[in-house]
Formats: sequence, structure tokens, C-alpha cells
Amino acid sequence: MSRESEFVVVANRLPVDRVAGGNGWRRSPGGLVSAIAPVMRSRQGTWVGWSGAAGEELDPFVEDGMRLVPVQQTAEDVELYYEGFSNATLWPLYHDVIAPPVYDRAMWDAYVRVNERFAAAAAEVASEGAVVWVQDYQLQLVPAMLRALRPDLKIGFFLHIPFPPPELFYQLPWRRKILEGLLGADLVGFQLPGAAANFVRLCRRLLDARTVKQDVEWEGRRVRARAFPISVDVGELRELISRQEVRWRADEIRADLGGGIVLLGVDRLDYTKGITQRLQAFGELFADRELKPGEAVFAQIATPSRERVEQYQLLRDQIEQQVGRINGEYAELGSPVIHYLHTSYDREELAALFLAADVMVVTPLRDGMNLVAKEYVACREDLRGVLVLSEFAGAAPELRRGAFLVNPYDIDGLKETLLAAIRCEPAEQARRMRVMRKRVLEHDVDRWAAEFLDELEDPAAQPAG
Ligand code: GDG
Repeated sequence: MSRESEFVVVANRLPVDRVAGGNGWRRSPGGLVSAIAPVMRSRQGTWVGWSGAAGEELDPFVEDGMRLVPVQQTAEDVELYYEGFSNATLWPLYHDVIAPPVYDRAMWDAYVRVNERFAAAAAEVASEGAVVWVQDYQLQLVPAMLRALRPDLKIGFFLHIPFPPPELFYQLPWRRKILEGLLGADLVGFQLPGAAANFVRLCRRLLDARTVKQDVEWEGRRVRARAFPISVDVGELRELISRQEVRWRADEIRADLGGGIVLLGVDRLDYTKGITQRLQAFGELFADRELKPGEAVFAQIATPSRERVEQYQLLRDQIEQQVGRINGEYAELGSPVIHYLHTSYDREELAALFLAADVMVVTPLRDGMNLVAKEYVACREDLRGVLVLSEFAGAAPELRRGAFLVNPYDIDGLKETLLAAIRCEPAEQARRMRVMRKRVLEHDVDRWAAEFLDELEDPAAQPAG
């Protein structure tokens, strides 16, 4: 499979998961894969990524019409590059240092080594002049590494998480290297304009690069920094909620939860998601007698995530203690006030949960976008339900006119907002939901991918002379 793809996606993970028990593959759920899959098919695309199993050596294969090129990672790479530099250094640093980032030279070395491997694999499969789209914080060095190997390529990069302001980014011992890595791209995409502005400012201050508006001049090229807020697969969600069994399941969930107002949280179990803050606020509403047991119930789905990283283990213990304490205090026999589920569900069950929820509670302390907020809105064709949304979610600027915005650090504010959401009248729910739906339905994930690729391939934006 050498040098024959006009379109190459490079991401930490391949877009497929192994079918449990068997040895086949299944397309991974999620908007990114469904947005890119059609482009892959129409352009002879190849996806370069890791299979998810340490030490596994696999040959390239075709699945679901997509050509897949596996990049190997040893157990040590997983520990140092993935759990280490990606998830114990970059992830907390880029999310406002909510947890202290680990700065470890062996982790950095592994990050460089694994990025080199991804760049080499992409250089092997891309045809002359091909478009290569690199995804996310695990692969920030790939653009420059790839450009060194293949200056003929058109290289785009998209960061799914926030990009921090200079004051925080300065902590990183390898800060210049990361900026230089990203500047190998022709187009660097961020979720929000503020993140693009942070990047441009850092290039100016740390690299002395000349910048013109959102463009950085670098090594005789002009690198564009732009915002492309990601979105959800509206078509997929619409199909799911049209199924009778999903609607029945939503009714069943509501009945199982006891018939009170249903508040719902759906997150990866991650310290950026503000799970403890929302549960604390909810618990205090019972302590204050603003709510009575049975009147409202909180269902919190916490999908297992990065379970070998210490901060995630600590968080899990903390949440489990907190849920135990709140239920211990306020639940009545047979009716807990919080239902906490540390597990992952299929898309049908998630859609049913969204339909069952009166109040969707999305309170991250910092989040690049937050797709759950947009998925909830996309599912509520009935114009019912209320979204409580953190000001610190990337989705806030787009949904601010319909959501109940909240500062999740302000527990009293959070309590007031939860109560206002619980008491929101149907006509007001519909008014708010209509505004949010207009935005989400008009800006779905297909449009996001098309806008990024159109900008990347814009003939008017060729390198500066
Ligand atoms: C990163 C950025 C940015 C959740 N539980 C289950 C499940 N999910 C799905 C949700 C949603 C996705 O996972 C989570 O996306 P988020 O955007 O909410 O959060 P991150 O995982 O942190 O994603 C984020 C995103 O990248 C895209 O750029 O928005 O800011 O942090 O789609 O529905 N899916 C299934 N079972 C579950 O139990 N199948």
C-alpha cells in the first residue's frame, strides 16, 4: 500500500474496535468517524492509527470501505506516550491544570518516538500532493515530522481539546518543540477562536514568528490558525430516536427511575467534566429541602476512561464515596436520589437516556467542545427538556441563547440553576430548545469536516512567497 492515497487521516486510534470475543472489527461509534468515513470512501482514503492493543503487529487491512494502516505501540509506548505524556502531561495542562501535569523526560522521549512512527507511516501511504489530516493532542509533532519527509503534502491538523493561554503553556519544558511541530501544518484547526488566538500569540512570543491576524509566517510558509467548532452526527441520532424500541426504552427508563424529574449526566469519567461539583450541588438541594426524595432523581453515567492513570483512579474513588454519602443521607428504601453507573452503553441506550431526561446536566470545568450537550439537543425533536451547560464548555458560545449557562465552580449558582431548570415550564423549554436545535441541525459534523477540508484545500491560500 505504498504512496497511493490522496487522502490520509492520522489519529492515535484506528476508527474500528475489535468485536468482543471474535476476531473481526466494527466501526467505532462517534461523530468523527462517521464524518470522515464518506470522505475516505470517495477519495481512496487511508486511516493511520493504533489498533488499541499493546504490542500487536498488524498488516494494513480494509474494513467498512476504509483502508487502515495500523501503527504499532509497545506496552512501554502505551505507558509513556499515551497514558504518560498525552494523558498525564498534555491533557491536564491543556485543561487549565485542573490536575497537576507530570513533566517527565522519559515520557517526552516516548512522545517524540511514537510521533515519528506515525509520521513515517503517513509518509509511506500518501500519494504525491495528497491531503493529510492529523488529529489531536497525541500527535502534535506529526505535522513538522511529516513535512520534513514529504514537503509535497498538504497537511491539516485539528485539536479536539482546548489550547491553553500562554501563562499555562509556558510551564511545558518542551513548549517550543510542540509549537514547531504544529507549524508543520498548512492549517491548524481549533474548536474556538480563542484557542487559535492563544496559538498565534505563543508563536509570536516563543518563536519570534511574524504573525498577520490568524496567520503565522514560518520557514517561508504561511500557516493558518482557524476555529472549526466540531459537532454531532445529526442523521445518526435522528435515525436512532425514530426507532420505536428506543422510544419504549426511554419510557421504561423513566418508569424505572421512579417517575420524578430526571436529571442526567453522561461523561467519560474524567476530572475535567465537573461530575463531583454537579453531584454536590444536587445533594445540597436535598439538604436545603428544596427537593424531596422522589421528586427528582439524578442518573449519572460515567464511562470508564484511562483507568491506569492515577488521577482517574483517585477521581473514581472520590465520586463513588460522594454518591454513597448522598444516597446514604437522602435516599429512601428502594429509591436512591443518585443512580451512578460506571459503565459504557451502546448508542441506542444513550439515545433512550437523552429522551428520558428532563434536565441534561453538562458541567465541565473545561472542555474543548462537549458533544454530549449537542447530542441531547439533536435528540429532542419533541422540544422538551432543558440543558444546563457550563460556561467552560466549548459548546457554550453556540448554545448560550437556549441553555441555562452555569459556572460549575460556583456551587450556589449551580444549585440555583439546577432548580430553575427543574422548574422550567414546557413553553419556555420549547423556546430554548428551538434556538439550540436550529444551531446544531444547521452545523452538524459533516459540515465541520467539509469546512475544515475546504479551508485546507483553498487555492486562494497558497504559501506566502
Ligand atoms: C473530546 C474533547 C470534544 C459517552 N459515553 C458513552 C458514549 N459517549 C460518547 C458521547 C459523545 C462522546 O462519547 C464524548 O464526547 P465529548 O465531546 O462529550 O467528550 P470527550 O470524550 O472528552 O471528547 C471534547 C470531543 O473530543 C470532539 O472533538 O467535544 O471537548 O474532550 O459522543 O455520546 N458513547 C457510547 N457509549 C457510552 O457509554 N457508545
